[in-house]
Amino acid sequence: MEKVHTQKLSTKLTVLYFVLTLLLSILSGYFLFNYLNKITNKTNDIIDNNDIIDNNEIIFNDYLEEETEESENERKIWYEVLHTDPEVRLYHNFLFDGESDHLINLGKDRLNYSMTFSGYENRNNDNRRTSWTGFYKKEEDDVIFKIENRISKYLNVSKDQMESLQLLRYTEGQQFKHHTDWFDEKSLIFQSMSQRQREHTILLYLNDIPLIHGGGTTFTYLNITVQPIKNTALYFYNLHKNGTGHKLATHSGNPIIGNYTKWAINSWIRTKALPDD
Ligand SMILES: O=C(O)CCC(=O)C(=O)O
Repeated sequence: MEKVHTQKLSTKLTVLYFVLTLLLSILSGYFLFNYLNKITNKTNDIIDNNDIIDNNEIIFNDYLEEETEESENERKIWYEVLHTDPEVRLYHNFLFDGESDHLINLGKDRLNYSMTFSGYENRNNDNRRTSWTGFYKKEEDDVIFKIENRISKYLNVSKDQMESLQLLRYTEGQQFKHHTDWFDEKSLIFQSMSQRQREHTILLYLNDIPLIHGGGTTFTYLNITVQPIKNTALYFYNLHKNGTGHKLATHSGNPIIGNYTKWAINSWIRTKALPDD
């Protein structure tokens, strides 16, 4: 009798042990998920937090399916609308694997410490932008030619409005703190560019960055962070309808956490055609 009782007790204890272990795993999973979310959304100190507008509106699955010029490979480019004013979209399958790998290989030996425009000059010692960058020539090879055409087609812009594609590399701790891609209209840099404002930005992600390694692109005021997925392209519009810079297009490239490398490409499209390179 006592033996049966002891057996029952030990079964109960085993069940209790499993239930407690399960609960503990769920709880630690929850806390780990929240922690990871927090570190990837980490904001920086340039912008006064009082300014931040809470806007959670994200419109998913409002997408367009369209065949690409490589349609024989049955690849479809489609996009999600993440925000409407300013327009923020995430294009899926914008690049082929081979294209992303090619762009990294072609550009990786021409990188320099990144520049920023401080209003009056180029600076390469600005700790707001600690990544490395390099440029391709326009139509440098077949791959670049095709990608420039694709950007022009999908954004409905002329190729002569496009700046040369810029390769970005971030390693551990490197980032680009909150900034806008449009220029202050009073700045010399804007005047020196014959007032050709940066109207559209498209950021091509060349590799996947697991959430645990940070590196997302955050829209400071929109509560949107996009985690890089190889071959996707993040698009956003930088201006208001009247042509002035849109503050809500402020964004950052978040720091890389741990031993990981982020590769991406910037394509900026101006309001008017640029002089030849
Ligand atoms: O790397 C990113 O996610 C953002 C890059 C960026 O904002 C820039 O280079 O202007």
